[in-house]
Amino acid sequence: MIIYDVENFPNPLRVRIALAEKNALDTVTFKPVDLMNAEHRSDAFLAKNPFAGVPVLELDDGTFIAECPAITEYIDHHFAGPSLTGETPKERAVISMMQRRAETQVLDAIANYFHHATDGLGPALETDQHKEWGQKQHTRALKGLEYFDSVLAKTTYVAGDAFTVADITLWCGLVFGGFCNVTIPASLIHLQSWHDRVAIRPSITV
Ligand SMILES: N[C@@H](CCC(=O)N[C@@H](CS)C(=O)NCC(=O)O)C(=O)O
Repeated sequence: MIIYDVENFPNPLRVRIALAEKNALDTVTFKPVDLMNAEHRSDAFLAKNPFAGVPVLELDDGTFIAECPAITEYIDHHFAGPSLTGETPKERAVISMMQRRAETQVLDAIANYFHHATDGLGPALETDQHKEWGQKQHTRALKGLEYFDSVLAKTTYVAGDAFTVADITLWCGLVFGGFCNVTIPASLIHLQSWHDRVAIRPSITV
């Protein structure tokens, strides 16, 4: 199993945390992609993921799997250990819903703000910016954080009592926030408590 990624970038981190939760980081070969020099836009990389994003998982049979929810689902089913995507139909649906909300309302909103309303990855890579729209994504992200604060007022983790891919996505959204000064507002005490709980998990500290 090979993972093409950039260490410490927010989306690749989703996969690395899932692997760490499964105690499987050592079973995977990581191949760094030189994203800052646009390797992810080369023909060779586009053959792996036509949407030019990392991470990408390559299975032993040569299948390429992109998109973090798909990759983390594969990891969850392939490796033993506590489920990150749920067991029962209800658990699976709730986790999937919350994961998607963490992705659209926080992680993607912050990513869009970063790429469109800030210098992002620099002028060589940010060739199609829409600043006004990007700025609106900042507002959207803050509303997303408020939503998760209200959720975490009632539950230990984003999708209930167990740590799941929904937590991983929200965590990595906040990591992305660290790239562009989007932080947890002081009033969101439930989100902050969740953050402090998650921060000490072994999978986060590796
Ligand atoms: N929806 C994709 C997002 C992947 C993504 O955007 N990754 C970033 C790195 S965190 C990337 O490759 N960016 C390339 C670019 O902005 O040109 C997923 O879930 O994997």
